[in-house]
Amino acid sequence: KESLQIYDLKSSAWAIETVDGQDVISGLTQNPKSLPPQYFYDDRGSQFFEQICELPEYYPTRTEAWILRQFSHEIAKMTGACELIELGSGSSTKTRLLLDAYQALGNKLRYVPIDVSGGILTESACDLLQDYPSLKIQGLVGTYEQALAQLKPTSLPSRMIFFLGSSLGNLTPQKCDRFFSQILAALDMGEYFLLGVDLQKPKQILEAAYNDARGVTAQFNLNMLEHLNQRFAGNFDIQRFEHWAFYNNRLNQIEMHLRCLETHTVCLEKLDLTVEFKARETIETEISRKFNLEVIQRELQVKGFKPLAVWTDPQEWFGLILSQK
Ligand code: AVJ
Repeated sequence: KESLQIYDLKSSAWAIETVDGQDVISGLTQNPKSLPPQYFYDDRGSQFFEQICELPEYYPTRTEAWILRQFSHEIAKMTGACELIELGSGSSTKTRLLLDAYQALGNKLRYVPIDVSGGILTESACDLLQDYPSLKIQGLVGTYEQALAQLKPTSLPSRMIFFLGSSLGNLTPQKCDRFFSQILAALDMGEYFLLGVDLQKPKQILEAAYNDARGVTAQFNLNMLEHLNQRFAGNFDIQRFEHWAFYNNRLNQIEMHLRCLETHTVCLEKLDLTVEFKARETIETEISRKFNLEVIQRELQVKGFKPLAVWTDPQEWFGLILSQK
């Protein structure tokens, strides 16, 4: 179909140069052990994440959607016609609120979803085309880094890169700084960056969101090991690990780990890697930083973004920041 193109950056010559799985090797041979959170999102992991977004304890998705529902028309008016480029698009559910607003401007609708999970990207792109007949989609399957380096100029007056759901929280301050540089490098002068961030709030609300009663977050966390088994011919036994998540007050971040229940050895054949696990040893799978709106705005400004507007919900649980290069 003319209106849908999907490029798999993982299989492009450029992507092959970066040896696949090096990040897993370095994470599992360090002390303490860690794994990069993008390994959550195989097709099954993306489905678990969609379920998390519907959980009563997991407030970020519905709070951000509320903000978008209130203010997407204001956002569209501020930027004017834009190509919409989404990092970590997943199911593109919240994106529809932006598409509605940009459609109302009466210009051409162009959407560039970027995700590491090709399954969910293709599926949601097809759903969107059903509901937005004039939409043109060019999807990119790959990491943010791969995709940002491949963005093309647009025939529309401008572009807006948007990064919702507080996925920024997965990055340490140092990686966050590098990421902002990559965004700046990908944008031309006058183009836009829309960022959704989860805000600091009482610990019990945060911890409940990552320890849901139904145990979906635990399944999501453990699924990373199944993904590694699939991808690298591994023999992780998820029965020998448990989900562990808590709020670190000092660093203002949720930390998610997998805790090993008994001493044993795991092999990942395709990585030529053997790893010893001790009982009670942990693998850090994710940090999810919680932000202060003023502080993150200042950081954007120091980096060279012009802050244009901030929106939040009545409880100030989540924030949306529009800035311009
Ligand atoms: C998609 C990274 C924003 O940190 O809240 C949800 C992922 N992890 N439950 C988050 C996640 C556990 C989510 N982000």
